[in-house]
Amino acid sequence: MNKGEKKFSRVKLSKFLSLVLRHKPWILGLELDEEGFVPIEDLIEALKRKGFFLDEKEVFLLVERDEKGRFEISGGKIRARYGHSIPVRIDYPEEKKVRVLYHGTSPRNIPRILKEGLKPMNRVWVHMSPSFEEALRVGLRRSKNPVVLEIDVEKMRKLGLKVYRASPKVFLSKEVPPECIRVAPGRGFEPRRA
Ligand code: HQG
Repeated sequence: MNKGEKKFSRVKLSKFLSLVLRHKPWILGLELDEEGFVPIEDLIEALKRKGFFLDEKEVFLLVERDEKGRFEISGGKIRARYGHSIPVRIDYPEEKKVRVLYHGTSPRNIPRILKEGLKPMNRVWVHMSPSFEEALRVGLRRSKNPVVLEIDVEKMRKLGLKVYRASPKVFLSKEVPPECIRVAPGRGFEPRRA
């Protein structure tokens, strides 16, 4: 490494790229195209201007090894697969098989969620997990004692709501109405309905 050259750890780089590609591309002087992509070359140049040196191979490895499928590379460009607060058009095929999904959250959100459903809040999509365990992991980001909700995806479809698979561990929808949500049964949390 040359003098003055800064290196990211893999987790830090993933977090920083998530910030840039989901929320704030302008902090690197970048702009997302309408599908959320930026040219990898531009990203590498922009990082270099900030003193962070990264080559294309390192970017590929990061994307390849990411355990949640956070990023996608296509035609020399990179984008985040989910998590955006910037509205981008991502044409995922509709997920038509999955019947149940999960969502992990903090106990303090439960009364409102059971009343009005899941909303995207500060993001473009509501995010859901394929398993109880994965949802628990998501919920642990917010609370030591997260609650896992079970989502009736079949019922969502009957109501005309679509679900998309952004990665093997993340599913998306515009909203989840309260009648499709219940606290995952038998897992030790019985909230009062608001
Ligand atoms: C809650 C991370 C009150 C919702 C994660 C959540 C995920 C409501 C919070 C991905 C509500 C939003 C996304 C309502 C939703 N009333 N609270 N009506 N509707 N909420 O971070 O799903 O590691 O935007 O329950 O692991 O926690 O960054 O969403 O607690 O996969 O790749 O509002 O981001 O992935 O929080 O997380 P977030 P999320 P990465």
